[in-house]
Amino acid sequence: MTKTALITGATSGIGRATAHEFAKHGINLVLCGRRQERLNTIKNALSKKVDVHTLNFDVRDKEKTIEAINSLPEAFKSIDILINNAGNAHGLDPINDGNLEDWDAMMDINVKGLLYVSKSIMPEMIKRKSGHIINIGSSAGKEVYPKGNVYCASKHAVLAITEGMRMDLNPHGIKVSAINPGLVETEFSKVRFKGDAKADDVYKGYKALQPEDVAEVIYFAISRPNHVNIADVLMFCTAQASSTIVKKEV
Ligand code: NDP
Ligand code: 8X3
Repeated sequence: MTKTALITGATSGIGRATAHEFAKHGINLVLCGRRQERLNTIKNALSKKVDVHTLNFDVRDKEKTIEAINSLPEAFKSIDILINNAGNAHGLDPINDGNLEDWDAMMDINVKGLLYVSKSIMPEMIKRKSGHIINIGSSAGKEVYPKGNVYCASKHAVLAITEGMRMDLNPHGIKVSAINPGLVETEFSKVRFKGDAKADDVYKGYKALQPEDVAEVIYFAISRPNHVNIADVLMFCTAQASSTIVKKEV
């Protein structure tokens, strides 16, 4: 039977690559993000392969998030796969110099946004006694690095929530997984550095993971047989050994 996936943060990077990967495999899509023009472009491209619906909302807005998901047309209401991907780092500062708005953004989007979206989707999955929730964590959820403080905290929270979800949704037959990449070349650093040119340096001198690499692993996780759950994946590019060790050509 054809499955439906809802992907948050589908307008860029890992979320957009996952939308393309899923469409290749015939999975119908609900694509979410704030940039409607981009959602339209992706919808136009992927509608040739699968059914696509777009939802425009900011995951920080609890009411709008719930309203948007409740507004799904009948054909898209049964979400089999939820990819909680929307998120970013905002800033890279010692904690004593941290910007309060950056802190709010990271906790509100990466942690609370993920909760609001999940809260809207879980009841249907529970009713149907099936479903798969994939949370996009990070290597930053497994180790803290200097100046990563609040971003790392938000991703540690994502991993704690993932484990909690796996326990609490276990009686309902729902799979819960975390996919945790290291450095991936997306718009992530542009957002983190607010458009500053230093974002360009982050991926220089080595081959970072590409969003498509992560999308393939996400597809692998959601395409296992019913009895198999890929609970937690940590993936790096070959040049990266940890958050602070990256072999770069000079
Ligand atoms: P991008 O900046 O390329 O994509 C981020 C996506 O999140 C966009 O589609 C954006 O959509 C969406 N988003 C951001 N804020 C909001 C919001 N308030 N409401 C709704 N959607 C929002 O980054 P990545 O693809 O790299 O990041 C995706 C996920 O992967 C994040 O959770 C990130 O933490 C994680 N990650 C990234 C790594 C990396 O090195 N790039 C490594 C490990 C994890 P729009 O602006 O249209 O709303
Ligand atoms: C993104 C990877 O190392 O910039 O989660 O935190 S990192």
